[in-house]
Amino acid sequence: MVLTGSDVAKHNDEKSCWVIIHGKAYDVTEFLPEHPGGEEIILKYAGKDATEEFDPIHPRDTLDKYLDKSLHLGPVDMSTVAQETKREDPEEAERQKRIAEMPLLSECFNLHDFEAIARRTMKKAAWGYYSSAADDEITLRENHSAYHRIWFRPQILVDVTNIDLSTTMLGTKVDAPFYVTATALGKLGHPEGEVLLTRAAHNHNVIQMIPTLASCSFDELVDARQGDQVQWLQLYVNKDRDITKRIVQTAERRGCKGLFITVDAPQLGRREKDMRLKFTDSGSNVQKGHKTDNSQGAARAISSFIDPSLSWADIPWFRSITKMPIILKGVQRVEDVLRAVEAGVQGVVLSNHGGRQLDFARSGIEILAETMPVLRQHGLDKKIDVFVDGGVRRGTDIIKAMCLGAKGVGIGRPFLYAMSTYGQAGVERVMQLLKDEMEMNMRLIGCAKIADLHPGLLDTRGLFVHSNSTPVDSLSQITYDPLVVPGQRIK
Ligand code: FMN
Repeated sequence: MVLTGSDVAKHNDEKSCWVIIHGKAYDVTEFLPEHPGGEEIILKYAGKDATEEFDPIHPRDTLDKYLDKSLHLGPVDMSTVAQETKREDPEEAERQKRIAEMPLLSECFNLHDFEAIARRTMKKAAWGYYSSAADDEITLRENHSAYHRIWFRPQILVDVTNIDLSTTMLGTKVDAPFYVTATALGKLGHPEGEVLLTRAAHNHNVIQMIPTLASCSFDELVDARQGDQVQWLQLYVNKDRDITKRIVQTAERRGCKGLFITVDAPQLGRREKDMRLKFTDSGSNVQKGHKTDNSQGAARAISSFIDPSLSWADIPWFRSITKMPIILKGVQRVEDVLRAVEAGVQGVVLSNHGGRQLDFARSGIEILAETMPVLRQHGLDKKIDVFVDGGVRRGTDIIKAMCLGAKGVGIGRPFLYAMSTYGQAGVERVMQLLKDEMEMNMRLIGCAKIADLHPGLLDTRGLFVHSNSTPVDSLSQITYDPLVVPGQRIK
């Protein structure tokens, strides 16, 4: 039986709540209290078409997986569904004007350019989620500015006619020492979502880490793989270990070559910009008294399943359920790197989650500089692969990390900003710019290949000096959007 718009419209409150998604009706009444994003956001669409709001946050297979089949009510004749008459939104009109004025892709010369354009052209909620970081965003800034405290000691008179950027990560040969790290909710920035990153990664022969919380389904991202392209899986560990086991074993069966367990997020950090912008955009009204979590932004809404009890004691279990190499993502001190070696994992990512978790966490590059000498001293530097992420925006940043001994460097936001503004072509341009910057700067420091890079090429004496009063000299340092108080206009 085909339902009509008015059949669905009758079920428009918490007593009976139906929604339409992609032309089909679902009874979500019983699911309301369990919705990780709070019930208020669903009730806003009770009796209506919720597709537009649903899509960026939920992979296509979500309803099949989590809503009992008896609650799938069947197709709706969409010609009978009342179209929401959208209010004229001056802010949206302004945004469209800015999109029309976007520079040509070829006019973007570096990664900061994409960030500047994204800031002016992305939807507010999407910009809020991507760009935000914890508390005062001190760590967000530090991630990038730490690279500014490392200087080069170039060597001269080396034959640098041919530069080879290729290297190996967890046994995979790649064309350049960076990878696309896991970032959730790709469809907030672009309707096609993370498959664009998959395709771009293929064309540049670099690895993509698939996020647990991708907007595209895991299968879509694996199906988008071409040839012998390699992907890794980022894992948020679910309180229900059967679910975790299923995710891990599916990933292994479907060919993922590394399991990156996120260990820096027992609770998702407080990202005020995300909270503020989400609040405005969803039009939610917490004062109405419904139990809801969505006032806390996209981040909190999607993360309530993460298990805060995850501990070192769980590592043997992970080793027992998979043969994929296990890498701990979010390690922040050398003591824990040594413990990771002891626990028998194959790698660590020195990372603070792009400054989105603990504010005043140190930068990954500083932890790398602290870690590698200790690993060498203990003869462990070949025993474990050390990756680093956070704040990497220039080819020189990557070279610095490789000099210090990283196996590879993860990059998050720049790919999201490029995807949100110019789609796959934008992401590929970012990859090409990084390769071009690396090639030129490898030549200028006198190294023809990645294996030639070594700590002696760097002066890191200033790296460990922490100061917050960094001069405002790059876009990465002006991303914090403060509260707009009455009478003040947003610049
Ligand atoms: N890390 C995870 O382990 N899981 C995630 O789901 C996840 N989602 C993210 C979403 C966004 C929008 C951003 C910016 C980061 C996310 N991260 C996540 C952290 C990244 O994997 C990575 O550590 C960080 O982005 C690196 O910093 P960068 O953005 O400065 O390159």
